[in-house]
Parts: sequence; C-alpha cells; structure tokens
Amino acid sequence: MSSNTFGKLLSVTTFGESHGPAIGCVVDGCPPGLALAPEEFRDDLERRATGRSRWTSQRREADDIEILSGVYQGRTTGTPIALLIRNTDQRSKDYGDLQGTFRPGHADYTYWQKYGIRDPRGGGRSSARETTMRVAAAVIAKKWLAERHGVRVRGHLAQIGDVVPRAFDWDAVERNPFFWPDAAMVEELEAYVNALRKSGDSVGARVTVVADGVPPGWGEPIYGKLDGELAAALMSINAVKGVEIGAGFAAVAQRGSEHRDEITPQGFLSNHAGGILGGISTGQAVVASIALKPTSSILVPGRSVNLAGEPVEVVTKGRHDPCVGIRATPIAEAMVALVLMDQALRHRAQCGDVGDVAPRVPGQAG
Ligand code: EPS
Repeated sequence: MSSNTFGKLLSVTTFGESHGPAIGCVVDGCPPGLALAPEEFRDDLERRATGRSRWTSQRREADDIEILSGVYQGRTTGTPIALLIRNTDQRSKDYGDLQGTFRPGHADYTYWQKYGIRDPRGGGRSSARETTMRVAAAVIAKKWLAERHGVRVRGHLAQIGDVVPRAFDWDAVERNPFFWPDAAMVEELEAYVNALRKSGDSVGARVTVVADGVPPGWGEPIYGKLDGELAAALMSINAVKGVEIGAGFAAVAQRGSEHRDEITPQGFLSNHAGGILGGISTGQAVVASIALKPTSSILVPGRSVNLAGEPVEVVTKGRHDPCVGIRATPIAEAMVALVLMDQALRHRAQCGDVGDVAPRVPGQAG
C-alpha cells in the first residue's frame, strides 16, 4: 500500500493497523536543535485518545510514545525521528462477523475492492487509530512553529448534528470533552450524545481550526498552494467529506464587495479568505473547517452483501464513537500544523533572502 507519506521538506510517514502490535511514524526534515522529550506528546495524545470520556469509543489505550531515533540528549539531530506506540487494548473478536461482509458507509468495501485482502480487525489501516501518529508528529510541528514563528494552531468543534454553539469563547474549548466553545451548552451536548448512543446511531460534525501568527508568504503557487495542501491534508483524515477555507461554500452567495477583505493601514477589515490569497498566506489567521460524516460502525441494522454477493444485514458491535467529530479537533489541528511547518521550511528554502517586504498590515485574528 503506497501513499503513506506526505509533506516535502517536512515529511511524515505513518504505519500500523488498529489491532496490530503497534502504530508508528517517521518524521523527516525537522531542523536540528529542537528540544524534544516523550512527555511533550502526552497532552495532545490525551486530547485525541479514546476512553477518556463517556462520549467517545471506550477502547482504552495508554498511548505511551517511544522516541526511537532522531533525538540525542533531548534535542532533535536533524535525522529521521521515529515514534512508536504499542497497541494494548485490541478486542478483535468484535470484528469476527465482519470478516465476510462490509459495513455500509465504511472503507471495508473499497479496501476489499482495491486490494482483494483486508485486515477487518478494528478497520485495520483505515481505522481512526492511525490518526494517533499524525497528532504525535504534529507535536513537533506545533512546537517548532510556536518557537520559531510564534504560530499557534488551535481548533474547536463548530457543530454536531444540527447543534451549533450559541456563544464563542476559546477558554471554554479545553474545559470540556467536546472541544465546544460555549460552556453553557455542555450539558445539552451530553444529553444529545447520550440519546444518540442509546439509539445506536451516529451523527456528523464540523470542526474549525485557526492558526494565528502565520506570517505572509507561506504557500507555493500553483500546485503547492497552502489552501490546496491544507485541503488534501484535512481530507485525508478519516470520515472527512468536506473542507472549507475561510468563508468556504458561503462564498457562493456573497458579492465581491462583501467577500473581499479590504485592506487599511491598520489591518484587514475581515477574513473571508481564511488567511490565504493565491495559495499564499496573507498574514491573517489561517482558518479551515472540516465536515465529518457520521460514524459508519453503528448498531442500527443496515443492508449489505457478503463475499458471495448475497444480501445480509449488518449490525456493528464493539466500542465505537457515536460522533467521530468529538475527538477530531486535535487531529485537524495536527494536519494544519504539519502542512504549515512544511510550507514554512519550503518558504525559507526558496525565499529566505526576500526578508520583510513593506507594507505589512496587521492580520485579523481568527
Ligand atoms: C475505530 C474503532 C474503535 C476505536 C478506534 C477507531 O476501535 P476498536 O474497534 O478497536 O475499539 O476505538 O479508535 C482508536 C482506537 C483510536 O485510538 O483512535 C475505527 O473503526 O476507526
């Protein structure tokens, strides 16, 4: 299976299956000298992990990271950084019934059609378990971006089913397991997800990521546009069916006089562009949103076929997320951070001598 690597100057390769012995990644191209310790991975891995709240899958993985290479005396050496996490809580018997059929709405069907063989245990390589290593790799990117450029990448859940926040406060986001920006609605969300879980069904979600502090100039037209690479990276996350940059699809109904972000000496007056023009960062906050489909592994019976092509009814048991979007925020942040660091290194390589070009107007915060 190819295409397990992305990024040009900062490249990330992930490997492993949900019920295999381990998952891992190799991060290549990180500049030398960045302080890096295993403890620094803990927070983001916990934010993404299953089994940390009642509202996600109850699989319980320690997600202890081992740094196998690329770090000497607590600093990156410029050589490939290999990271490994051992799987410890696989329950493969839950997948016995799925050996011979395909969950409707799941990659079971397409993996089978493509490869003629698949590892059905926990979804194998198509499992959201793989996203653990994206989050791990992005711990490095987030740290480098913050130290070197003052960039902060953070995200929040922006919609679950038809429920949207009524207020917005970044401080609320990290204080609830939904990454929800409206603290007053958390009980409502709990009841919503509880009812959903009891019904055996699932629901979709929207996650928004904002990167503040990105300087103007990152992104390579024509085929390496910052928004193009963000879209590809975000779309590669399990269950993502849509990506928007800035106003996204709302731009369809806007007039040019409304959509354009007027520029004054004091700064941009709006940020419909999501911080990117012509594939290059403007210096405004980079804003991207993703639409995640409802989890396909549900208890509601659905029609499918078996390997002989005969009709069967599928009910997926096991420890599944009623809404994968609930813990997708750190994953989306990770992909944005990895793309930004790659683009920052590429900008430095080609345009490092250009320096600051006047006028540089202040960006509009996200
Ligand atoms: C997943 C199914 C569940 C989740 C898993 C993603 O796995 P299992 O069936 O083995 O319990 O727990 O998520 C993780 C283990 C993780 O770390 O994200 C799926 O089908 O994608």
